[in-house]
Amino acid sequence: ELNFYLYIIGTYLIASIPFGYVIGKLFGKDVTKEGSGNIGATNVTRTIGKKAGILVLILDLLKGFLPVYYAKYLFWDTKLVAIIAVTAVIGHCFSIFMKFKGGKGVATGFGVLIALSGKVAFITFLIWLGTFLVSGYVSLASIIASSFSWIIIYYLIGDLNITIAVFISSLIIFIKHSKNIDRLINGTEHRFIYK
Ligand code: NKO
Repeated sequence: ELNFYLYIIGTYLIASIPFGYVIGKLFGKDVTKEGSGNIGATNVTRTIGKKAGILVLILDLLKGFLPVYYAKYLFWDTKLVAIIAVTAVIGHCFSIFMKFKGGKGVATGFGVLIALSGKVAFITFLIWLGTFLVSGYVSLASIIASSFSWIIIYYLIGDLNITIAVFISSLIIFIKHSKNIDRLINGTEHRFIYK
């Protein structure tokens, strides 16, 4: 239906808004040229500060949460909700406003997960937090938590469409962290908690 296609396009465009880049520019910095070069909350915190980072985290999270939250009310079919979920992550990671580059999908994926299931999002967050506190690496926490997220949603919700959407999202997050993975293996990844 036309309405659904418009909803997909709207979701993609909203998720494409590079809040990290925009807020960085408001502080007079190009975050794509500093730190890890990523537009995510981690690199904004790293290169600008905690307040700016938290603002980016909230805005990037909402880009995932809002489209999926409303899609659940508008569309009865979980296949349609699943398509919107993946579209939000794709919009953030392959932004039309960033020459189809973009972020790594963690905050936006987390927003999607909160809208899909608060319980699953909470458990995934605990895995993220545990990995972060033990290792000191945000990237490793993001990779591990997202890798478990689709398994957790499969066991707790059981819907195949939703599981596939979260699996695809976690795959995108994994691929987007390939440089972080290289650095983790080399031992050159930046720690957030110094050990
Ligand atoms: O600059 O390459 P960098 O070191 O910045 O950044 C690596 C980092 C990129 O991601 C971010 C966003 C940080 C958000 C932190 C809170 C996330 C809490 C829970 C995450 C769960 C993810 C589940 C996604 C399921 C699809 O990694």
